[in-house]
Amino acid sequence: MFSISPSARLRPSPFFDATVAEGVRAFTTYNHMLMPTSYGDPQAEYWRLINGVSQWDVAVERQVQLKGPDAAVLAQILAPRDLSRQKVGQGKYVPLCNHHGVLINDPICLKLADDLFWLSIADSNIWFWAQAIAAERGLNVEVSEPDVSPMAIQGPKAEDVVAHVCGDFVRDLKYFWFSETTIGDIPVVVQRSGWSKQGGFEIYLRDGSRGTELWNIFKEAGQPWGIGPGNPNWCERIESGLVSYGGDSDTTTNPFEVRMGKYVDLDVPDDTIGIQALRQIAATGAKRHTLGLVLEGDTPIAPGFSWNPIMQNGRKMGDLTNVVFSFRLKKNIGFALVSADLAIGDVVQCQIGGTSHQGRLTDLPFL
Ligand code: THG
Repeated sequence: MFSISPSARLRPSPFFDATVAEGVRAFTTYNHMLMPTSYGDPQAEYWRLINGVSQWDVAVERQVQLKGPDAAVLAQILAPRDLSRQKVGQGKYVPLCNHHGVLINDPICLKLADDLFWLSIADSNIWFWAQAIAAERGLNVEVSEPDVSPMAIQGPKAEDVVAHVCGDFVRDLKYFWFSETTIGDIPVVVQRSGWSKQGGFEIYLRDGSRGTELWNIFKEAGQPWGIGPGNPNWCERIESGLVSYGGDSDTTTNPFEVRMGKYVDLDVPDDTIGIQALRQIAATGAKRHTLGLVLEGDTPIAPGFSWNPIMQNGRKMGDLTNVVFSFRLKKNIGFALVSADLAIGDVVQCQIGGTSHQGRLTDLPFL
């Protein structure tokens, strides 16, 4: 075994001590932080998310704050999705693209006030990007990172737990809408969101010194519903068709190729970054698309975290960007980022760890 050396560049999550107390067994890195990826019992953690309620340290979803008179202008320059009708208290899932229309992040954009936004980012550095764009465009906006750390409560029983802690008002929150509130005297934002399709909320802690306290409030309140620790679940998210930026995309992928076309609005202002390129791609059609792949056989193969080539008639047609044994489908499944010439129903071959597997392309989500 080896360990990870501490460094000033590796930012601790406010929930780190709580996850250690829960028996965390593995971490991954994300946005220069550690995110728990296992508490040692993948099956139990999966079924707790599907049938019960699961508590996640997702402080790695760091916030890029845009504040000032031009905050809304900057948000719209960064995001090729129409934000003009976004209300205070509403979140929107937005692709961020570079000038070539390549996806560079897929945050949730929270509008806290007319002049205050948070981009709750995936794993790439958007602070530099947003700061540079703001300066180059001469905007009156401050780009910074606030003291904010999300914790997720996910699963069919999450609403009961969060309502028990925060009050019944959370039951009325629509998807991605949020409310600023306090739990005791701990300042938080509560949003109906989270990287699973099992329902749930994210509690954005606004005082990093109180992570253990907040964790334990939910841990105790959730006991009647059997709450336990978990993390963004590799199996559930593949079954549910949730895209992982940087995992299912690479340095050439545009939003249309990864099923994010419905979050692109081609009529945003012309100064939105990447919109020229996206209009072009939309006009000619993307060269690739993402489908599901169901492999033949029901023997579990090891979860895959790197791309594997997808072949048809001996020609490479794309890549399998992830693979997992689905506990509900009892099949090995994954996302196929393949040529737009391939369609649902096509039979393809995929080389995984030295073995060739046959499979059939399907629609997403799997479940
Ligand atoms: N929570 C918060 N911030 C985040 C994530 C999160 N930042 C990084 C990363 N995760 C962002 N990625 C996603 C991807 C998908 C969804 C949420 C965050 C999601 N998608 C639904 C879907 O695809 O069906 C619904 C999208 C919609 O219809 O608008 O929920 O998890 N705070």
